[in-house]
Amino acid sequence: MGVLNVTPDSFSDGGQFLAPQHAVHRACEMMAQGADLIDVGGESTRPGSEPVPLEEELRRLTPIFEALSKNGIPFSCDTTKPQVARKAIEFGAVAINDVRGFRDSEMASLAAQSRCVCIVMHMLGEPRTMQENPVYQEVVSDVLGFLKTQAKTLESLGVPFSKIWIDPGIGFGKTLEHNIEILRKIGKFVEVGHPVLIGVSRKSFIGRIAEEPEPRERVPGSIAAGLWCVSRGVKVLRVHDVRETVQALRVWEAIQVKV
Ligand code: HH2
Repeated sequence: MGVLNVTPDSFSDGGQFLAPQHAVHRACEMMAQGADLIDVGGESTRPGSEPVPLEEELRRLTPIFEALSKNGIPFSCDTTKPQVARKAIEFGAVAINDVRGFRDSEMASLAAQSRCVCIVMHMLGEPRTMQENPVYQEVVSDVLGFLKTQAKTLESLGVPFSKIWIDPGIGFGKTLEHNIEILRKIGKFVEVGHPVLIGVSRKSFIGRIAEEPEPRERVPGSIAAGLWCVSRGVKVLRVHDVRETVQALRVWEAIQVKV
């Protein structure tokens, strides 16, 4: 899954793809590089970010949905607002990516009626304050519990099991130790049976480990974490650097098949 942030303030690619022609060019480029799906977002959820009003999110995203749809590019929409999800669905989105995990009942029933894939992510708190001392009883079981509950709700609304993808939400209300614990035990999320999606790309925990303050310089660390996850059964990597990630995956896969 290639990331396309149509925002002025995303933590690693903010401001680059605000103009529809730049956004669509980037989407085509990522597809040519081997992405299967483009995740389009109009609101940054980086730590400390402020919410974007509905009208502004729609203004940013509607021309992009239209252009992706015209060009036959499969896309998901990264939003927490049912009105934005509805617009994405009208333009043929294949998935709704909700970092609030479909806690909003309107969002859940809309997604269920749409027959889209539902990407259920875990976040503790709100983006503005989520990194201020996040506390869990036990991070892996707490996050798993939330994801299972939300997945059951979506199933009860009629979403098929395989169309519910779960995501522990790396960096969303989690310390470095929480992120590492989740990644170390990512197999427990895979055991639940839903496809697992993970977003580690360029995130600050990689910067902390590798002592690399510049998000764009975190590609090697992002690939290392991504390959670890895939080796444990994760099905979807949400990445900014599609070309580099696809090359790493191809080599990794070629070796898997031959041994
Ligand atoms: N991470 C980000 C945004 N959306 N969605 C899912 N399902 N999983 C993630 O890990 C995830 C996500 C944050 O990354 P990015 O979109 O690059 O930054 P920003 O929120 O600043 O736009």
